[in-house]
Amino acid sequence: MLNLQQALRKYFIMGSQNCDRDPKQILEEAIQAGITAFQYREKGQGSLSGFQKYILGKELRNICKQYDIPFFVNDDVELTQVLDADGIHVGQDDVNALELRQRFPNKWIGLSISNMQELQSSPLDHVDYLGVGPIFATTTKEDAKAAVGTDWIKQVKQLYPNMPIVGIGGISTENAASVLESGAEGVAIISAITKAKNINEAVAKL
Ligand code: 3NM
Repeated sequence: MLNLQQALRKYFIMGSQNCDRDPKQILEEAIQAGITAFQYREKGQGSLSGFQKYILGKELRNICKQYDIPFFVNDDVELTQVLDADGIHVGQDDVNALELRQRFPNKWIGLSISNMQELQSSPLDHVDYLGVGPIFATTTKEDAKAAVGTDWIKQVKQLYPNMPIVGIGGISTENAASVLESGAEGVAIISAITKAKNINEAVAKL
């Protein structure tokens, strides 16, 4: 399997609420097109919960296993455990990273960071990578904060040169290069893939 730095390069995130056709098919197309990691994020309006969330998660997890693609779960400790995910991603208001590290000593832990205050108050020693954003304006996340721009990536990298970073929020085939040029290991994307007319072409451009 890919190492973490490689896995972050084209990090595809989605849940059923982001898909207007079968999520399994979208994931498989995205993997065949070259994504390097997947995060199951069942969150927001129209998202699944309970058993249905588990069933889709299991199916998507199996697809990732079949192709040897790292599988992350967004903000769900139990699901991370039962699906034996490779990692978990949490936001500032979710489970504390220190608690996560104690529960999952051998899984990758990602944390979202949107500003300096969050950066300085987070237990970075227990985190494997940071999701920084939203870099550009996004309509995909209902409660997204104000766009921070690519300079934010440069600032975080300057302070924590060894911490792997993935940019997130409003990243498209047109602006992905600027995220990488600012020092991020990769780009995390939802709509640039789920809404692409041609997933193969979109992932190639990213
Ligand atoms: N987290 P799209 S922005 C899930 O800023 C998520 O932490 C964000 O979707 C953050 O690629 C975001 O369609 C949505 O803009 C990303």
